[in-house]
Amino acid sequence: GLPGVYDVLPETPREVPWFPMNIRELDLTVDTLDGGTELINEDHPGFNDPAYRERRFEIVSLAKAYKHGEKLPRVRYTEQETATWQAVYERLGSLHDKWACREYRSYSTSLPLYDLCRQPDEGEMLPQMEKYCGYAVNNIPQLGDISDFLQQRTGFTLRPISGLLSARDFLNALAFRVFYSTQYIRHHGNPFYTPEPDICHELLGHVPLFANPAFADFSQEIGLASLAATDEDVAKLAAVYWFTVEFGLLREGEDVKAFGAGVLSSFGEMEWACADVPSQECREMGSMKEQLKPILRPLDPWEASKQEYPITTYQPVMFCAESLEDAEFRIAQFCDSLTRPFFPQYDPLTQTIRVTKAI
Ligand code: NLE
Ligand code: FE2
Repeated sequence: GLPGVYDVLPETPREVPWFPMNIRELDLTVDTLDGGTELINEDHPGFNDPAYRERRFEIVSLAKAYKHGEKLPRVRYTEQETATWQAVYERLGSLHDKWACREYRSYSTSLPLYDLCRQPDEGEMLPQMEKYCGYAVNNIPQLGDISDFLQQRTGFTLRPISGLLSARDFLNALAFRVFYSTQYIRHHGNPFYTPEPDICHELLGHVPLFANPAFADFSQEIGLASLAATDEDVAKLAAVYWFTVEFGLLREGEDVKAFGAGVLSSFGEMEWACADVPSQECREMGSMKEQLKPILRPLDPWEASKQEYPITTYQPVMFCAESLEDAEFRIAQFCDSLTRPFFPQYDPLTQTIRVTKAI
């Protein structure tokens, strides 16, 4: 139980789906869709590797035991795991220079008001991650160090998770500016594309963007819209999230740049999405034999919310926004259009959700 938490909360209206109202209640949503291991099906390169499965079980157990407020578990990664990280890190580095969107590559700390005596600071993102979070070719960074860094930049924190969560639980946590991160690493047999989230995907796909204040607000807004939403609306929000935060693209002048973490963390899918002519090798790696390139559509959240998507191959259809602001604006409109019984707001002082009845 969570003594002392429930008694201070306003009563949750009965007619809406349960949702966490206090950050500590995220402890109640740790169950993953697959128990943290089942996604390793026959197609997974780790399927016939008992040592990999056992190691994964070990790392996943840390996440399962984690409770809000504890220090994030530190993992001592093996040489083989570090070699996988290195392969991904090196290969992605050069592709990010070419194809990652501006918001991913650079940072700006002009926003925090607590530091008025300091000059606003801006520059390249990666050197910051190397300086403060332990990013390096030969080191897999620890979630705890990253979480502390993000907390100071945008108020986002990380929480370890054992695998893919339900869309509702995953999105609900964003309302608290909490991002669930896996801690295990993909199988060394195929470092360049994996259908599942893993530490490379979280750290090289998602994390740099969470240091961007506008992106942090945008993520939280999707989270707030998911609280107490109907199952149907959660599915729509999950699709919108998928086609933006996970697999979205942004236009920069003439170019199409990677914005979604799933694109940013897979060198194969980045080429698929951003190259003028994706190579044969790249297409085969993502099970795209017939299709030559993804179909690009301008971002329309209503359309994206209804678009189907595969999760084990490259995306056949992708959405491209004119800019991050353009994506934010459209998605804010979309969130506002969902019918809500009340307006949830996050109070960062008490780390609780406050609800105001809609009139
Ligand atoms: N396909 C991505 C990668 O290989 O990094 C992971 C996607 C997780 C949703
Ligand atoms: Fe992701």
